[in-house]
Amino acid sequence: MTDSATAASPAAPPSVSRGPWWAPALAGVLALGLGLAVAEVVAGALGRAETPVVAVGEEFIDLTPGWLKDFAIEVFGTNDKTALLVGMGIVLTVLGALIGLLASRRKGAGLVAATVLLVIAGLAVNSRPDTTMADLVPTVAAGIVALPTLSWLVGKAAPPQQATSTATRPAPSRRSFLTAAGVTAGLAVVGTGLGQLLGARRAGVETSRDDLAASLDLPRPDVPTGTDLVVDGAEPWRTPNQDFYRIDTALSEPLVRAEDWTLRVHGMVENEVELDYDQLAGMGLVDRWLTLNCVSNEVGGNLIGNALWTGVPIADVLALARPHADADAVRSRSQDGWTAGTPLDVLTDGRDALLAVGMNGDPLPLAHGFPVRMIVPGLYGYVSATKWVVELEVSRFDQFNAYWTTRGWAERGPVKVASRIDVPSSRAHVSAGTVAVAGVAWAQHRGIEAVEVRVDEGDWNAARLAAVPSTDTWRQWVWEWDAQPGEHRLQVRATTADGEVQTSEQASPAPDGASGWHTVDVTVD
Ligand SMILES: Nc1nc2c(c(=O)[nH]1)N[C@H]1C(S)=C(S)[C@@H](COP(=O)(O)O)O[C@H]1N2
Ligand SMILES: [Mo]
Repeated sequence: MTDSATAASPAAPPSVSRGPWWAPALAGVLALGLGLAVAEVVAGALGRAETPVVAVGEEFIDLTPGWLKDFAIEVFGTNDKTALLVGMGIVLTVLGALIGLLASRRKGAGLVAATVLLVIAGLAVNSRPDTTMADLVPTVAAGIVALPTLSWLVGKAAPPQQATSTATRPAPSRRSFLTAAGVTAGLAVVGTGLGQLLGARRAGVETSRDDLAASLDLPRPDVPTGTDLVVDGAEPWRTPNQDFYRIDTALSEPLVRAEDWTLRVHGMVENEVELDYDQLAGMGLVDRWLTLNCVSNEVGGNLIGNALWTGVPIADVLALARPHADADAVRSRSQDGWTAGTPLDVLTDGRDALLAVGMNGDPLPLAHGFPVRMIVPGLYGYVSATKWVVELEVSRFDQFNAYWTTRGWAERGPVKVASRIDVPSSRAHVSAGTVAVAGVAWAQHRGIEAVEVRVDEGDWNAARLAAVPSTDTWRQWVWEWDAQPGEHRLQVRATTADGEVQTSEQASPAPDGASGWHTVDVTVD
C-alpha cells in the first residue's frame, strides 16, 4: 500500500491531518511579523517615520501614567526604550500566536482579530502629531500582506479536519508548512533589515540638518516692530515653520543631505558652474522677510505664508555662470525632477530672489526643500519656488515647458494683488458695538498702499495698515467697525503702491491665480 492510498483510506483517523498545536500559533506570529516588516520597508521607502510599531510605541509612551514612566526609567535607566520595544515584541508575539490559533479554528475570526490589531495601529499613527494620510500607507501595506499570509500559513498549519474520506485532498505535509514558515520568516527578516536601511537615509538627512542648525548660525527672527497688529483670531505676521502651507508633488520629501548636495548651473551660459553647499553658503548669506503664495490659493484662502528666509541671491550665482544675452528664462529642477520656469530678468533685476538655506532661523525643513530651495518675491511658487533645487538651466521660454505649464497653467506667474479678512470669520456671530475687522493684503514686490473695507456694499472705509520691512511681504490691516445688530456682509479690497486697485472680477485659480474680493457674512447680535 502506498502512502497516498493510506491517506485516502476511510480507516485513516482524522487526527492524521492535524498539524501540531504550535503550528498555527507560529503561522500567526510570522504573518504579523511579515506584515510589520513590510510596513517598515514601505515607511522607509516613503521616508515616513511613523511605522505602525513606532506609532503604537509612541502612543504608549504618551499614554503611560507618570508613575509608570518613572518606574520604567528607574528599572531600565536609559534602556527604557529598548525595554519598551522588547515588551512590545513579547506582546506582539503573544497576540500573533493567539490570532493564529483563533484562525485555525475559525479563519474569519482570526482575520478579523488581525484587522482589529492593524486598525488600532492605524489609529495610533493617525493620532501622532504632524501625520498625514500618507503616514497610513505603511499600515495599510502591512494589512495587505499580513492577512493573506495569515490565511495561507494557517491553512498549511492546520487544514480543515477531514472526518470523512476526501481522496481529492492530499494530507498536509509537515514539510510544506515548515518551508512556507521559513520563507515567511526569511522575508520578514530581510524586510526589517531593508526597512532599517531605508529609514537610516531619512535619519542621515535629519542629522545633516541638525549639524547645520549648529554651524550655520542663522539669525533668530524677531518680528520687525509694528508689523503684527496682534488682533485676536488673525494670523500672525510671521508664519511659524510648522504652520507654513506645504504644496508639492512629492508623496514623501526627497531626501538630500547637505554634504551630498550640488547645484549645477548650465545651459545658455559662458561658464558652467557647479557649487556644493559650503561653496554656496560661502558666497554670503542674506536674511529677507518674504511672503510666498500658491497660485492655487482661492480668494480668502490660506495657501500663503510669510517667513524670514536666509540665502544667497540667485543673481550672484547666475553672475558666476554669465548667461547669454539671448536667454530669457531659467528652468530650475528639483532632486525629484519637478521643474519651474522663471523669467531671467526677474532673477537679475535686483530683487531679493534667493537660493534659501534657512527659514525662520532654522535650516530649511525637509518639507520646505532642504537643503536648498528657491524663493522669488512677486511670483507664485509654481514658477519660482523650486524646493530641493539641484539644477538651474539658463534657457529660453520658447525652448521648454515646466511641470505646471505642460498641465495648462500660465507660463508666467506674477502674483495678483489680493486681500483677505481673517476676523470676523465667515458666519461668525459678533456682539454689536466696536468690532475689529482685520486681515492681510499682499502684492509682493509692488507693495500695498491702501486697504479698504465696506459693509453691505456701502462706502469704502480706509483700514489702518501695519508696518512692513519691504514691499515683498504681506501687510496686516485693521478697521474698527461700529457694528449694528443684524446680518451683514463685509468686503475688502487692496491697492498696490503702483496704483492698481484690486479687481472685483472673480476668477478661479487656473490658469494664473484667483481674483475677486474676499466677502464674509456675519451676524451681529
Ligand atoms: N520640488 C518642488 N518644488 C516646488 C513644488 C513642487 O511640487 N516640487 N511646488 C511649488 C509650489 S506650487 C508652491 S506654491 C511652493 C510651495 O512651497 P512650500 O511647500 O514651502 O510652501 O513650492 C513650489 N516648489
Ligand atoms: Mo503652488
